[in-house]
Amino acid sequence: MGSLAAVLRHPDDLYPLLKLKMASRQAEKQIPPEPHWAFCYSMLHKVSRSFALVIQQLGTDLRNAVCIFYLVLRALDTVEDDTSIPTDVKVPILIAFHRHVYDREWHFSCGTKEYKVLMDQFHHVSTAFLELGKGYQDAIEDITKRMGAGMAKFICKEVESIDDYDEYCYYVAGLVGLGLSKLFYASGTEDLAPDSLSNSMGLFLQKTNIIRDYLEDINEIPKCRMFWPREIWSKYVNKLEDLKYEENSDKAVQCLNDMVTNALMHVEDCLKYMSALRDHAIFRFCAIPQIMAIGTLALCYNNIEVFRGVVKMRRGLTAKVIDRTNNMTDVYLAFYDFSNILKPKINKNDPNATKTLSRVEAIQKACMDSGVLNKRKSYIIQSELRYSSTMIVIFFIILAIIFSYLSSTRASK
Ligand code: D61
Ligand code: MG
Repeated sequence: MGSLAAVLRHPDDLYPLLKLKMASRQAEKQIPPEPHWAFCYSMLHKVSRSFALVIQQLGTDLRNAVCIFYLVLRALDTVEDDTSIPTDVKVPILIAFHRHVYDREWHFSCGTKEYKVLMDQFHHVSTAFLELGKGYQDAIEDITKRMGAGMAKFICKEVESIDDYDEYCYYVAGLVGLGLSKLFYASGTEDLAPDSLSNSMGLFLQKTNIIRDYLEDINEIPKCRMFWPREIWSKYVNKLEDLKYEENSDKAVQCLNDMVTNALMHVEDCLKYMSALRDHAIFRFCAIPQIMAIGTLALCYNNIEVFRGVVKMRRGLTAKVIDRTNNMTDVYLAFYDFSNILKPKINKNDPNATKTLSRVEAIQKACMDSGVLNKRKSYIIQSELRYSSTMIVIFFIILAIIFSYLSSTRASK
């Protein structure tokens, strides 16, 4: 749970944090009895910090499909990310992975920690996959095939241009968006979303990850793979790793801001995608990660800490997002508020200041044009800025305790 200091500073985090804690306890208790499904759900909780909780809230059929979709792609990504596998071994596995999911005998040991367990016991995932409906199986197979081929293409290729960057992100995350839209459609509750909007949903999440994880990725041993496109960083430094050195701080932050501005291009598509969803559980499943992403970008923008350590949203703020995201009004409010946090951080001397500002204003206009913003004051952020009613209540409780303590000691004398 969030640290005590953080809770004291943000006392109205407490209720959402407790609620989140109870929800994840509940989710862990609801592990199905069949051993292969038990494996899949306990694995999901271990490998996905953020997605497990939102997946868990979907209806049974769709939840099983999304859980397997996640694990199959996480396994594929484990192969992609394991730099100790020689290229001539790795590429054929990536390309044939969509066939391996049908084969209960197949496994390939790689990765570390919980990822290694997933790989070693992959037969449980295959077994569960084979129990899914045909519509779900076909969608998962199709996306796995296309993602594997795309990953194979980029094993020997650097991310040079912004087009390469968009193409790589399409393979590893845009396709997840396309696949999820197909699964939602196959579940019978949603229309089939246009591919370009589904792609944007993935790109926005993936680019946020790539920005936030700069330091973690560059410090990876033995050999790291980097996904910041040369076309962007070469405007600021000669080598990508130069961004982390203190003497390049100004350039680093400008480069970071360029990357954030690039990611913000996808926001309007994402808002359009979410506004078309009908099912409440699917809506929350999609909207929570998106709000986390805009929150993370607002936090990272113009923030040198991205090059020094981990920049992450406070756990209590995450809990609030999970607690308070229920409809499109909440989404518009969140995007509006987080853009408002980013906006005053734009420095007029930043080479992309005008571009960033016009991006932020376009996002705010999209939120305004929805016509819901004036109805309710605020979503998350206002409570960030003022002393909350919870704080006042806690103050009086403490006062009461001190008072009763003093009066009881006086009485005993
Ligand atoms: C709605 C809701 C969730 C969505 C969505 C639309 C559209 C796309 C996505 C989720 C995918 C976003 C991926 C962002 C996180 N990036 C990664 O995990 C990277 O790996 C990419 C390849 C495997 C993708 C597996 C995946 C991820 C999320 C899912 C899912 C499958 C299935 C269902 C729901 C969500 C990244 O991983 C390492 C890291 O971030 O630490 C990498 O290797 O680049
Ligand atoms: Mg990867």
